[in-house]
Amino acid sequence: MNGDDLDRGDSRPDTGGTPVGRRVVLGLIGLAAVGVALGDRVNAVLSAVDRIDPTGLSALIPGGPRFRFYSVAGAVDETPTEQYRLEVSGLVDRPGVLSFQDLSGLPQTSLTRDVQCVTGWRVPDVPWSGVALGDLLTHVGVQPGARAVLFGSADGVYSESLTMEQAMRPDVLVATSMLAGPVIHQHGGPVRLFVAPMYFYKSIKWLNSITVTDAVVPGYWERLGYDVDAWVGRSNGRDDAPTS
Ligand SMILES: Nc1nc2c(c(=O)[nH]1)N[C@H]1C(S)=C(S)[C@@H](COP(=O)(O)O)O[C@H]1N2
Ligand SMILES: [Mo]
Repeated sequence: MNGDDLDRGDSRPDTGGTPVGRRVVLGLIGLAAVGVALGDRVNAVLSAVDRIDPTGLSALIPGGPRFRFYSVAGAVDETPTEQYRLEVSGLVDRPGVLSFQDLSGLPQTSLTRDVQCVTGWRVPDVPWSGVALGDLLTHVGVQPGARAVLFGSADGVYSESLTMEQAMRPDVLVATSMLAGPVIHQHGGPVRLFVAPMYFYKSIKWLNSITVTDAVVPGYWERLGYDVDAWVGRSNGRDDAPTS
């Protein structure tokens, strides 16, 4: 296992020795095991797997800024845009299934923000667009008693969640475009979440379900010790100023 990211990233919280840091370290141990187990499979799919790091297998995604590829599930089947479906359910007035075209018909929001992974790498000034999650939730009608939103992925493994207050922020997108083009498969397309003010693990790839719930359900990494409220610079043992 290559320890580069561990050394400059997350394994030691900047503040040193906090309870959060300990939980993160425990998470890392589980993570490394997952990475090793999936390594061969992912190697078969990616030409450039170059390391395993605390939040999963990682390789540089070719052709653009220095994003790293993450998938805790290894290879994920590609969904053609015309076959894309987003299931919206739970505490909403109008549950249903939205196609990519349905998303394109809703009000569109664009923003440019840094992407910041909790392990330390960062890509500045990434343009995103899509439907503000709050606009989508308003479109389907949030019922009284709704307190949180749970997200599922077509990989069948990853999950994420936000409080309703976080979900209604204007800088949280159901993203249909990234880097001025479609969200490519490796980045979780055709549709992924982008939670601009939080570490990139909140931005679930291959988004295929949104469930409005009465309480937050901790996501994949959060069950392994990462913070549920993942504010950049103010979570996971960090107390530096937000970067964007
Ligand atoms: N479905 C899914 N979403 C995911 C992940 C994942 O493994 N599976 N990894 C998260 C993490 S830790 C990061 S840093 C980003 C990476 O996105 P990228 O592969 O487009 O760079 O996706 C986030 N969303
Ligand atoms: Mo990450």
